[in-house]
Amino acid sequence: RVRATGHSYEKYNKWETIEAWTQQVATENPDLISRSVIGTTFEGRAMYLLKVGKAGQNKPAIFMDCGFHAREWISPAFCQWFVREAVRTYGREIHMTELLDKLDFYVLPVVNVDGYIYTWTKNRLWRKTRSTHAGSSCFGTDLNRNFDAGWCKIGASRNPCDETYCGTAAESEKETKALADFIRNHLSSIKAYLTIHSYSQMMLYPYSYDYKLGTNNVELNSLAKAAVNELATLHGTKYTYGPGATTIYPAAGGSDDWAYDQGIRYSFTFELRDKGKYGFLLPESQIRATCEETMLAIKHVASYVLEH
Ligand code: ING
Ligand code: ZN
Repeated sequence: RVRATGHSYEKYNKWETIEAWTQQVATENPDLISRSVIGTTFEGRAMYLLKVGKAGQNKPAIFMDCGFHAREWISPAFCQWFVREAVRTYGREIHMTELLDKLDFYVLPVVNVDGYIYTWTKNRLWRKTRSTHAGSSCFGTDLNRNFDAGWCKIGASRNPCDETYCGTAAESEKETKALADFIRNHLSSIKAYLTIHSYSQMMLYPYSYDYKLGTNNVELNSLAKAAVNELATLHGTKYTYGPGATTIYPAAGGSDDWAYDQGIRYSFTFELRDKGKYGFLLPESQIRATCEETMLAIKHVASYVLEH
């Protein structure tokens, strides 16, 4: 079987390799995967979206994105792993087969493509996009501060030179606009929003822009508890969970809070391994274990969403 040049699920892949992989995995699995482009980045690159699921009428969907923040390399690695597991286990494992028969997963493997490339070529620890700003020589906007959810009111900066720069307005960035437009246009089918970051081993739910809680916060708390318990069964990896503002830090403009306020009642941010030993520089030797344990949590959430 021919593989996208140099691609490996147990290595971090550069953008050109991931881009070729999106094409290849869709072409090789036409009954399960279709690829589309939801927009282009600041530097003009395509933002690919994979729709993963068996064809069917009026299916509910789960949206999952990876690679908001350029340096969090384990995140795109997980989206690739998820798609591979979907096609590898469909028809062979009852849990995944049922999920893909009844649900569609929209998987956006890298949101911040320009930033991701920058971490491969210039600065491994870059976080933001690579957009320019009038009157400043600094680059980049923090996409997870650029959504219309208490925009820039807390835990975000109006200074383009800062790591948490919120942009000139909510959805000022092309990447934010493309993602938000897609979700707005598919709100009737999208039942859950999952966004994959690293690091700190946490499963967060709304809100981060305020200390208030969502109407189904008790349900989100017990779902998060069950999902992280499931995750821990594989290698004993411990996750904490709770509302973003009190579990990690208050921060406005995040995509999970925005999706939740659009009416998507199951909205989570995952912070994958580790807890700081390697931080953003998680070794490739941990990709397999990290992705395998994370699959358990994601599949748990998907099954729950299917039943509710
Ligand atoms: N953490 C997230 C960040 O954007 C977060 C935490 C989650 C903030 C949800 C706001 C909303 O800062 C990482 N590691 O990026
Ligand atoms: Zn992040």
